[in-house]
Amino acid sequence: MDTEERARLIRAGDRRALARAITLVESARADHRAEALALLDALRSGPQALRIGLSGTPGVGKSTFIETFGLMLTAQGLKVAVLAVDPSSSRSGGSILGDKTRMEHLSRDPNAFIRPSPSQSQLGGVARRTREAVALCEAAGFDIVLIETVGVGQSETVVAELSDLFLLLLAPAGGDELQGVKRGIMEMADLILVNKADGDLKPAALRTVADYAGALHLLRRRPQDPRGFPKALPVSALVDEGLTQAWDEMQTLVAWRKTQGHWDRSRATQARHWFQEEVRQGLLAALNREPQKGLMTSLGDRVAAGDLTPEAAASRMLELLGRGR
Ligand SMILES: Nc1nc2c(ncn2[C@@H]2O[C@H](COP(=O)(O)OP(=O)(O)OP(=O)(O)O)[C@@H](O)[C@H]2O)c(=O)[nH]1
Ligand SMILES: [Mg+2]
Repeated sequence: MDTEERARLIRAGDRRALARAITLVESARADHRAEALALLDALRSGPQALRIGLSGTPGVGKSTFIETFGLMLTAQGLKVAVLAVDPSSSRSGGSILGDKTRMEHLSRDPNAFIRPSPSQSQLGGVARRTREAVALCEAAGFDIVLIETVGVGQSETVVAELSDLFLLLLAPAGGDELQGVKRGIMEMADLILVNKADGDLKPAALRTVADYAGALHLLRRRPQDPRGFPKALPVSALVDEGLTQAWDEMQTLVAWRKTQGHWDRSRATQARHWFQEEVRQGLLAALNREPQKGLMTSLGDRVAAGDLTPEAAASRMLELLGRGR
């Protein structure tokens, strides 16, 4: 099938074409890569989705949240795609796949599309595939693309760079556990949702919300936020409480950012970031191909033997790379 036909099917909302295209961008084969680039180019400047990044530690309720929140959105007539960035190779091969049971209703909803995470241990590679999958889902006309990641540090940064809104899902905690969330992660959050605010856990959840509201207040005000944001809110994904309010807050924030120009600016900055990242990854990949790989070894041997300084050897190597070798 040629690129034009693939692009046409995806734009028309053909699920199988979308799924196949995601498989295509996940492939490492050079000919697939060329096809993927052509396809992404053909789909450029299509409709925009609202990309929502969602991060949280294992067991906090991400899957349950996506199920409940996703169903709330599809009930409003919105089309929802769910993707995952899963940096840990041990979980590869299907954290979401296993999760489909937890997203039982959403996975059967005709207005939802759930894609298992690609299995690759290298975060850079996963990020690229996910970003391209997001672009494909946008082209396919999804209104919302949810991008899930397990909170393990680096992956939140990747997801934040992929999304228009970044949600941090937390569990109710005892007071001093506030320290557990790294400042850098908190600074990325647009909404902190304290999940499991139900039953016996409700009082603790409300205390946690108050703690984080206080902590957010102390952070430096970001230009992309109207007064009052970022916010901390209690939710229960299990009994479906607080999700409507959370969605209202998301829409308020998005509307403000759009009118103030932050939305477009952020998309442009992200595009630039991914371009630079792609070049960096390409250079690293080039070092692992011949003849560069062999040169790295032979120059390294000479450095180790004391024949060349590390600086001189590096300079020679970079010169060769610059000449496109
Ligand atoms: N009480 C209560 N339990 C919840 C809520 N949301 C999720 N849980 C429970 O918490 C456990 C973990 O939920 P998951 O949705 O699988 O959590 P997750 O973040 O996807 O976990 P991983 O996929 O392992 O990272 C399950 O037993 C859920 O039923 C909630 O709002 N309230
Ligand atoms: Mg899960």
